[in-house]
Amino acid sequence: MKYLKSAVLVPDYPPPNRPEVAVAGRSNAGKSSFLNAIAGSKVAHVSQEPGKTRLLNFFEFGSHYRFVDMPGYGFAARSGDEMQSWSQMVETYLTLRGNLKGLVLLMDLRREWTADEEMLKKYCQQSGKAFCVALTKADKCSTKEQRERLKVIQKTSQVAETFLISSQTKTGIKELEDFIFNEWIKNKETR
Ligand SMILES: Nc1nc2c(ncn2[C@@H]2O[C@H](COP(=O)(O)OP(=O)(O)OP(=O)(O)O)[C@@H](O)[C@H]2O)c(=O)[nH]1
Ligand SMILES: [Mg+2]
Repeated sequence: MKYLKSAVLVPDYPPPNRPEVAVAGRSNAGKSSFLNAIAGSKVAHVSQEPGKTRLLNFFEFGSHYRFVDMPGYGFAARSGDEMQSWSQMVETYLTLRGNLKGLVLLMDLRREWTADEEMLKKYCQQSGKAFCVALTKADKCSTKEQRERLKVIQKTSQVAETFLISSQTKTGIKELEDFIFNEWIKNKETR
């Protein structure tokens, strides 16, 4: 995995010559840690202070596709103007990017599905993008609790494609990576 560039506006995106997979979620959900776990090295910045990443960060993942680390949301200290620019940037990217294949929505398994997650799911449905949910920080709960959380989130989100992962122990990382490649990338043309 190699960092490519960061962008806010459409003209600054890299050329759409590779399929892309977006990684989104609330601030502190574990997006950057997930990318580092997949990469096997520190390519994405893991924040000390939540909500600092405000750009779309593009990473080249092998020669097949890219990951896009999206800025986290739900950080209380943000102003109305900042929220506005965040949702505009995210909506623009999710609805206009033709080479975007799908979005992995990360959430801490101890949190609940909220209107923010629902909004991202809707953007993907409306623009025909694939969508899955990955419950992060599985290592924080017992196996029994993990299974319970998975069921609760599947039910409230109405998303069947739901994974349990831990970037710390690497649990579920390979399975999610295989799912993304096999279901969203392999044998799919870049539109
Ligand atoms: N125990 C545990 N901690 C994790 C895991 N993944 C991430 N964390 C911790 O959660 C915090 C947030 O992780 P990040 O990867 O920076 O989260 P992010 O979603 O990129 O956050 P923003 O960039 O602010 O939106 C860090 O302190 C991580 O070390 C995990 O699988 N297990
Ligand atoms: Mg981050």
